[in-house]
Amino acid sequence: MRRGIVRRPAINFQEGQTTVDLGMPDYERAFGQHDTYCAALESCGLTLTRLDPDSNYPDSTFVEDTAVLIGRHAVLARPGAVSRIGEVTAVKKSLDPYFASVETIHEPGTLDGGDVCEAGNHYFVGISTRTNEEGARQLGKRLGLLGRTYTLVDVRGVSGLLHLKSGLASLGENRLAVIKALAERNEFVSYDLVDVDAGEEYAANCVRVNDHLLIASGYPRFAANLANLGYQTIELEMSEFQKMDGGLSCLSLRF
Ligand code: CIR
Repeated sequence: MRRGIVRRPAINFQEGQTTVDLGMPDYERAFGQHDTYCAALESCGLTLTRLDPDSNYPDSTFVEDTAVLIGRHAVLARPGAVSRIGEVTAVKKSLDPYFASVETIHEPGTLDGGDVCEAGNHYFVGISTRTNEEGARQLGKRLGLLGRTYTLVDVRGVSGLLHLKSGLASLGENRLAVIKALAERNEFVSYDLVDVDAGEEYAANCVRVNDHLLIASGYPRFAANLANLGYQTIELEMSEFQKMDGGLSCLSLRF
């Protein structure tokens, strides 16, 4: 992994979508947390493309939702929230120079990148309030053509889960971090699971970047589990993004 795409929060970041009731984000603090996040990606060896903030799209800092990266190929998402569909345009421009193909999800398909969890050659695709079956089908077809396999994971019945990756992360080495509400799913039986305890669910959205694992700070049991397994973790303050339903992974596209 050598590159990342990030986008600073727009000044009206707090006008984005959210389902949680954690109060208004403080945007100065959000900028600070975003800067620290970017520095962490750089310290893991990534060179960053920094997109300009765009106040037409208050959720546009969550760039991961706008594309799925499959090796040297990209698929532009079609976000399930109408207010986010236009975010894809700027991201496409930033991907074009680096990818052999840039395809797209078409209407009536909807798909958010936050519903797509890559685990080596296998992908888990969440069906959620943002990603519909048609969007997943279109992505699945592309995955198949590119020699990847996938399984669908319906998360619509899991309360508090915006996207699949709000409760699932690939840690590498055939290992997944998973919240209890998903841990019994058949889709994950062939993996080693690192359980995320009740009360620490937000921590499940973590990101492996080369030799490091970026995790949200404030979740000591999960952090201790990972340390015991030998991961080198970097803890990041995510409070202002959490208020807007966003996790660590959604703040970047990495390839
Ligand atoms: C939204 O509701 O779309 C944003 N406020 C948060 C998106 C977070 N993205 C993610 O978890 N992949």
